Amino acid sequence: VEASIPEPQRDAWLKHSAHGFTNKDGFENEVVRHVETTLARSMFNCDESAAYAACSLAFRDRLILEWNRTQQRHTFADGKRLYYLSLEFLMGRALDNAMLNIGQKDLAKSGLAELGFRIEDVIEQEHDAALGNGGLGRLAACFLDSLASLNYPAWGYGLRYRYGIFKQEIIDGYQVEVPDYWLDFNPWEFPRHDVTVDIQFYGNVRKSTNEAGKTVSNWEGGEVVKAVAYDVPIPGYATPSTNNLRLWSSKAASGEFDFQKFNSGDYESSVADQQRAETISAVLYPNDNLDRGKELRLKQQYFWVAASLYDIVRRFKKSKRPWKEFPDQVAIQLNDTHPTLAVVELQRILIDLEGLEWDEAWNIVVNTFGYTNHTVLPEALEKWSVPLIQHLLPRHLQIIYDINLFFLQSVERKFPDSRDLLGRVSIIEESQPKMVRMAFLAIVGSHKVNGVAELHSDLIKTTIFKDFVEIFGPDKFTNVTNGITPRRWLHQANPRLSELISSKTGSKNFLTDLNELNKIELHVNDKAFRKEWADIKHANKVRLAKHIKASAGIDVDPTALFDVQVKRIHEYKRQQLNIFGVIHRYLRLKAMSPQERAKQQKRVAIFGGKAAPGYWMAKQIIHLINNVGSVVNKDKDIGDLLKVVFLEDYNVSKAEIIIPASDLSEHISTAGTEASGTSNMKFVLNGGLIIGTCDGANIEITREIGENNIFLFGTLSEEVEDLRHAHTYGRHTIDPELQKVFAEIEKGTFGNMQDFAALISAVRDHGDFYLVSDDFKSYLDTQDLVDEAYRNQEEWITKCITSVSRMGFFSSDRCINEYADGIWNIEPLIPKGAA
Ligand code: Z57
Repeated sequence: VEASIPEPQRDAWLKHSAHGFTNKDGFENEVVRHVETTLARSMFNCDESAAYAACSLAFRDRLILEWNRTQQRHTFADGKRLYYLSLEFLMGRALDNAMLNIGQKDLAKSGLAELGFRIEDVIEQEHDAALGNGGLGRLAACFLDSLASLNYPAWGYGLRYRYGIFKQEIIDGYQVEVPDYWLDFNPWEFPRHDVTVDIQFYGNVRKSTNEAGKTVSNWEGGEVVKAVAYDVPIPGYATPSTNNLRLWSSKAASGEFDFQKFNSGDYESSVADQQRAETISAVLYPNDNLDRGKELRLKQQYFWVAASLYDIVRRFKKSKRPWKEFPDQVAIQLNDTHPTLAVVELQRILIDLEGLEWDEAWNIVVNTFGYTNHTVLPEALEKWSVPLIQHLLPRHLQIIYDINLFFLQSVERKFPDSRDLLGRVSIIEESQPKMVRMAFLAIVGSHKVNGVAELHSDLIKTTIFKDFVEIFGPDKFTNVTNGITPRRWLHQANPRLSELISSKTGSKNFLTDLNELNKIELHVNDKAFRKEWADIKHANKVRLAKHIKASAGIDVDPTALFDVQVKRIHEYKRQQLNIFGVIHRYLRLKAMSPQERAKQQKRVAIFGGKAAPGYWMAKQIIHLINNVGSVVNKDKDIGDLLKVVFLEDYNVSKAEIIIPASDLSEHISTAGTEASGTSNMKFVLNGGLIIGTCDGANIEITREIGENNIFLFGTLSEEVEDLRHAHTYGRHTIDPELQKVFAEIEKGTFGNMQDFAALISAVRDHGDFYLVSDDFKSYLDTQDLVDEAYRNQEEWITKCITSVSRMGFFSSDRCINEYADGIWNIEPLIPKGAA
């Protein structure tokens, strides 16, 4: 359909084209206009939530104008685009970010003040967009920020969950999950009711012969669900480029409900059909690093992948180019294996719907996709049962079998008579039932495979994907170390530190070129600079202390060392090691004379993070932390020497308060288990130090900042296998200090010991898979070194400033440029007016 306005009328359009506000007066005009018209309120009926709504609408109007121009520019340039497919985008709040990226926060602050509002209170009104679990989802959000800021033509594709990650409440020390309904008022999305795709499920495959005498497969029957696009504008920092995040929402193909059924009296089944359709995008699966293999999850994956590919292919077909040019126009990145069906779907589109030959189609597919692996944990590697795929996606299963056949044939040609190699690398696992190994399918269907930190990329090449390195050669496998956006994680979360840094680097350029941070190292001995640095950290700690008081009711001393571990609760991340260490500290303090006690370093142990609702052990860990807190925090002998806090409902906006207030953060996973970690980067960037294992990005952080500026401990990844073996065969004794901790828990000091028996026996009786006992002593010793180092505040501040100055490498801008050059082969499209 041709929808362009004819030439003669275009002048009128240009004359009346919207421009958005350009100054404070204009901003206030827009806010009041939105209050009085869009919201149908007035100055006598305008609370903070109305101010938030009106302010957001004013900024949204500006974004959407830039968004339109950016999309026109990309279409006109007709170059290659990147599509980032992720089941999770953990965006957090949008308003503060939009104001800062557009560079109008100061204007909004004074405008809102004139209208009677404090900007901080207005920002606080916004509900987090929490469409993700943890690291993987937040990484996708940082990538979107960098892609837009670097002017890359790129889209994100995801699902518009009606419920994001659950809200966590702590009741009597236990986690309770509450649904996160976040769409009541969301000014940041634009429903595109005209952009819909019909998605097919179930049915069967019929073979027929076409006019040319060729056998073709027809996928017929089954059920159809409609995908509706919702677009979220993604503003770049200091550039007019505004990219798009397209989220799909499911609804019944017949509209509201099936009118035929409805009119014939079959109300119930017509409403049931509607509800079944809407269920697909209803809720985010709350598991981090765990695959549970549920049918609805597979439906989500296909629904999202099929809608996105339809959209991408539709856009390509408009260009009327030959199919072989598809990979010159389109790069698709698979964020983990969750979107791997896209490989199969594109092959299906090309051979079944567009009539290409298998080999020609497969070439296009492989050159289009890249696959990022985020974990080596076996329980997180996706497998789908063959019968389930057969039932839900019968044609796709046939194509998967063909992909596997041709792949195994090529392996056999290259490595004749290595029978067990074929079994090891087969995309189909010969189990009962048979399973499709999604990571293998993703590798075979992509031209590049990357890990997310150096150690992790080495590990996947030498362990889980070793055979594939032999088969495809080493060049297919690469590393792209993760990064974080300095806009949200420094400028937005820590405005005073950002200001102080710019006063020394001479500009805000470090926010777009993070290596500029190294300029502050020249000022490490500048008295006034150091004083301001310390004041900022203190102020951030005072702010967190207020939050702790308000949310947990605990008084903490802001001069104490704040020791923070905030991340998803998982045995491999070892919050249990941390809390056992806290108990040890408590017992040691209790055993001291008052005089000796008075010499000890004050500490606040701060925990936060969600446990997957079905992860019983993780819930026990939360319970133990809370029970330890309720004993320690009211112990008169201890006072301010030790406080233990569990912060409820850790999320992106809380991270923005917690991270800038940390002195020490814990990244203490069993070596080899944390693929990268990204909060480690955020903490150091905000002037905190790390206690951590030689794992994931900790290793590269050490390389960058220097080993004197980080507290490393514990066994190395090369040693893990042997140590586990020693546990299994009883050649291991539990550290005596850890035994004392266990004895105290078993005495009932922290409540009914029955509740914590499993945490203890996992270490003592069941092989200590995460090597808590092996690392305990070295952890305690290193914590003592931390106390000693913190006592020398001058040296501590030197470490912090030096570390921050050397963190440039960890910008997600560097990371995105590496993907763009090494994997996507895309170029920025720089608009006039980009800084
Ligand atoms: C997730 O958050 C990560 C990996 C996964 O396989 C899944 Br599922 C969820 C995390 C890793 O655990 C982190 O180490 C890593 O920093 C992050 O992904 C981003 O790469």
